[in-house]
Amino acid sequence: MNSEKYCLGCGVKLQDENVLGEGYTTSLDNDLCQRCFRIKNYGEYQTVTKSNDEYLEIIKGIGETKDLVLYIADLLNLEEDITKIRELIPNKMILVLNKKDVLPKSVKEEKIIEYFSNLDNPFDKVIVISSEKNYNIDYLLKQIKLYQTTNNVYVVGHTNAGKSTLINKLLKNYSTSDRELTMSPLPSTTLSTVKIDINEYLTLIDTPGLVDSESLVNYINEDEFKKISPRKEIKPKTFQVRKGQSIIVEDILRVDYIEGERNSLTFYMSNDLKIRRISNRHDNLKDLQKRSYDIGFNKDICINGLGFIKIVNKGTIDIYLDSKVSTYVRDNLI
Ligand SMILES: Nc1nc2c(ncn2[C@@H]2O[C@H](COP(=O)(O)OP(=O)(O)OP(=O)(O)O)[C@@H](O)[C@H]2O)c(=O)[nH]1
Ligand SMILES: [Mg+2]
Repeated sequence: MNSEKYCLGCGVKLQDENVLGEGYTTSLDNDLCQRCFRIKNYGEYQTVTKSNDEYLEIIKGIGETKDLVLYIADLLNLEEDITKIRELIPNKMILVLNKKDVLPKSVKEEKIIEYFSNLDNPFDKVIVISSEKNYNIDYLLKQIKLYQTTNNVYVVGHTNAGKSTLINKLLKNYSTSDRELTMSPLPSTTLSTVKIDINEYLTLIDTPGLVDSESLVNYINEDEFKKISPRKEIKPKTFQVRKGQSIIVEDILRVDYIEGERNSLTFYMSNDLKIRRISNRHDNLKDLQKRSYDIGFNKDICINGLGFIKIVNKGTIDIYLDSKVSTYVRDNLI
């Protein structure tokens, strides 16, 4: 039977007919679909392939309201076009930079905030948080109260940025409800919008994230996925390099320092990844797609899904990487 009942974990419409279909549950008396049930109880993950049509529909719908939007982004994997959302919807918007805990403690929050205040189309407010470590959540709630226009506040952002984790944290901290949204390390966990009443004055609306087809997470197996996703504070690895020297990250990325003065490359990536020098006589990973960057002083090369490399001096750098994974250069974030 098709019901009018929706999964409390991911928002999908529940059904008990097609075991392989989205929203399947053994009984319509259940509150969760089978996928959410398994994620929650057994930590078993099942990937769902999602198109972005629904995301765009939802965004359009949000744009027709006057409601406040929280745009959640993952500090280690910030999208190049972070203000694109501002072009899509005119709503008041707070940029919530999540997962502060994976960056080294020495990283100054003020510096990050300043970085984002200098954008062309700045957000109404920028806040750095860690949903998992409960960092700055009280402050975020205060800002929500300050900026909200109605009870409804939308939570949007790329898949895996931590939207559902944040809402669960707010639920846990500020409501008596024992509801919990489904969270998982894999992309496309939340499948549809889910309304969550935090209190009389605040209803958060969780949304499915934008799936970024150019992220490395789409092109690796489960073991590699675990390796690239940091769970702890990153210990950045710095290499002093001269031209002609090479560094590789597992069998994912090769970095060749081609031209320039002595330089310093610092890798902000999961501690579980093996990052090492290799002799430039070796052709490791040169079968991957090559990109050449002529970069100025104090730049980062960002590798979608993997993290970023902080570079001090100007020079020419070649990187070798899966052709489907996007990269970009920005001013040093930290
Ligand atoms: N280290 C760290 N990990 C976090 C934090 N917040 C969320 N995560 C992790 O990020 C992953 C994705 O979290 P979700 O809350 O499911 O992300 P989402 O944005 O709801 O993703 P979709 O529903 O797929 O759009 C999970 O593995 C979380 O544990 C944080 O503050 N720090
Ligand atoms: Mg979610």
